[in-house]
Amino acid sequence: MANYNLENSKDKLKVFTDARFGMFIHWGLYSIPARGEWVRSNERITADDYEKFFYEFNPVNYNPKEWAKLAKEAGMKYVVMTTKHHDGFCLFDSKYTDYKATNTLAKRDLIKEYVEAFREEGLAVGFYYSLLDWHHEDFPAYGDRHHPMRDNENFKENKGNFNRYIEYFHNQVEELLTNYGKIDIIWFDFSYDNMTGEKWGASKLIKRVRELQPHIIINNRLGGNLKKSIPDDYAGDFTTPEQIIPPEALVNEKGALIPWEACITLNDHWGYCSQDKNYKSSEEIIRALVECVSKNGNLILNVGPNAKGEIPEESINILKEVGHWLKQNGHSIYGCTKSILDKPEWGRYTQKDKYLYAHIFQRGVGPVNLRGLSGKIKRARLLCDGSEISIETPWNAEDFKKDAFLNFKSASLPDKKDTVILLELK
Ligand code: H79
Repeated sequence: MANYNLENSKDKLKVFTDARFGMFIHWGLYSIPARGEWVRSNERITADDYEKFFYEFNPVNYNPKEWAKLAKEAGMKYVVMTTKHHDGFCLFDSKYTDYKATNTLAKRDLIKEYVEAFREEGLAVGFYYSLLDWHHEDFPAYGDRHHPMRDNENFKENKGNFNRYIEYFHNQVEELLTNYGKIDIIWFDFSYDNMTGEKWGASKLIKRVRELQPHIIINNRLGGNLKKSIPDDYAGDFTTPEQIIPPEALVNEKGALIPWEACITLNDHWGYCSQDKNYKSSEEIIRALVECVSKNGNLILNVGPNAKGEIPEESINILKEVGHWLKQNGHSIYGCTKSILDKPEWGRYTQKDKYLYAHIFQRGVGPVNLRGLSGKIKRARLLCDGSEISIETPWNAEDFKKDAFLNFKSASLPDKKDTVILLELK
């Protein structure tokens, strides 16, 4: 029985890495000014001036069941929502603060409804929790480059007792992992400069988190280094490249693959930003997801609902298009990982055991080259409809005898976003 926990932790990680595609939700008081979740810091808004959003907050159209249906329709398998962002406002009912949704016009625990709605749709459920807290009196302001009051003369003297803040935040994490049933993921954000690891009481916290939720997956932003062959116990289970997809699969010192999840926004903000219409296309999102999987990573894609509790129309449309593609091509994403083959010229490979998926983003003139696969393919099928694609070695390809070639009858690809060919290997 000694290794039971290890096996267990491998299994729960496999559920996470098989899922591949999740929804991130950034929602809070900052949806009212609608200039992104960093608005208080970026614009040096005082606590008093920010307070008005607390009294105004009234998300009359908050219906997490609709959000959950959308996530499911988009092909997402898990979700992570802000329970508290850097502004310190809690969407959940916490007995350790009055700065919470229950005391706004919403008058209820918005996290409770969120958990129930997404569970109902069969998604794994996660909590985002901000280590930074611009509202708590014991969170240091002066000299902290991430605090809105960093260069305000009135805050030069930090009278706060940081240990009290640590106790507050540990207590809240305990509440979150006690009051809402089984929670699958906890997403801390973020360590910086010397504010890392034990500065957050990380070892103690992680021990408690794993006691309360033995199956939970923890991200890496309490600090610590997952690349070390024996990482710190608070280094978490996966790494979190933000607004970037790593150039290649991530490995530790021993060369073993490290689970990772790229977190990416649909426009250029996490929190709702009414002016920001710079949305990525569904094609870009589909290709980003494929790229992540081709490098052994997940993609968690963000939506920023507005003050009324509505996900922007543009986001809904993109997610539905991605979902349409996934319905036809999900076999090439879920449970798949990095291929043993190098990245091809025309797109990407993903792989699941003997099934190799060729994601063709662009093709040139003539048949599509499958480097090194001559004689190794049992059958090739268009994934979206199962139709046969013939494999050939052209009569004049004597210089490429080790390669196979996919022969499309038509010059154009059936799916411009990403045409997927299933290649069953012998
Ligand atoms: O919750 C989302 C972001 O608010 C949070 N992480 C994601 C998931 C995050 N944003 N930025 N950071 C973490 C790192 C800090 C970046 C900063 Fe800045 C650079 C802070 C100050 C300079 C961003 C850019 C905020 C102001 C300018």
